[in-house]
Amino acid sequence: MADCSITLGNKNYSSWSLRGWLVLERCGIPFEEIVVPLRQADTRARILEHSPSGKVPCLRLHEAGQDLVVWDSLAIAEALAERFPQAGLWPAEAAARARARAVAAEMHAGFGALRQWLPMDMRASRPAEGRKLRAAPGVEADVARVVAIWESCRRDFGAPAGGDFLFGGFGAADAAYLPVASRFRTYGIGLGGPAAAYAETLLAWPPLAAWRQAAETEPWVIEFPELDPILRPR
Ligand SMILES: N[C@@H](CCC(=O)N[C@@H](CS)C(=O)NCC(=O)O)C(=O)O
Repeated sequence: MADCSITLGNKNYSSWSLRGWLVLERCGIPFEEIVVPLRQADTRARILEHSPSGKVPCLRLHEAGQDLVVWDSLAIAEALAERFPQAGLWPAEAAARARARAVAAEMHAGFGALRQWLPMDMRASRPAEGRKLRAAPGVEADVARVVAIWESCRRDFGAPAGGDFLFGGFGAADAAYLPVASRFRTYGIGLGGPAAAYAETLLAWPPLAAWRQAAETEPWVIEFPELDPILRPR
């Protein structure tokens, strides 16, 4: 058994899994992946074999002779930041770190409309559906808030630090927002200026290529009947 493993959902669909995987990838350590396809009859039982919350992602680290199990993407980022400070998951400077934690927590706890109406579907391109889904309650406000966060972090911290990400180099706040950039691309949510440039930068982060390749080739397809009230109103 590897010293580190992460249990994940389908790579095409599981945005929380992607966040956990991104911060782990950033640490540069070898790890094993356990992928459990979501929305199958045995999904819950299979996730519970690894994750006590019944949710993915879940990290397992073997250290000091013990297994440390951490579920929840934000808790995973914190646990890794403590153990691998050289990964720079949080900015070194206190004000930047406070803002990075605030915007990561805001993503973690909020953006319900964006999550409900623009589900991650990394390999798909659905601009026509995106035009309709953008009119769903709360989506426009969520998109505007994401853009405001990206632009203010880039202006106040990222650009002054000399890097292309929210606070300079790729960190946990960027991991929180990368699945959002993927959603914007899938649903053709057009952005301008610094927000558009940042979304491009996120999706071009080199380690993402391996995740995207797996998302494109995995066999599972999830339908989203919950979008029907907007896409196919009766
Ligand atoms: N707040 C949690 C959310 C985790 C979550 O909701 N994960 C979903 C997949 S994206 C899940 O495990 N669903 C279980 C299921 O569909 O049975 C985190 O940040 O890790």
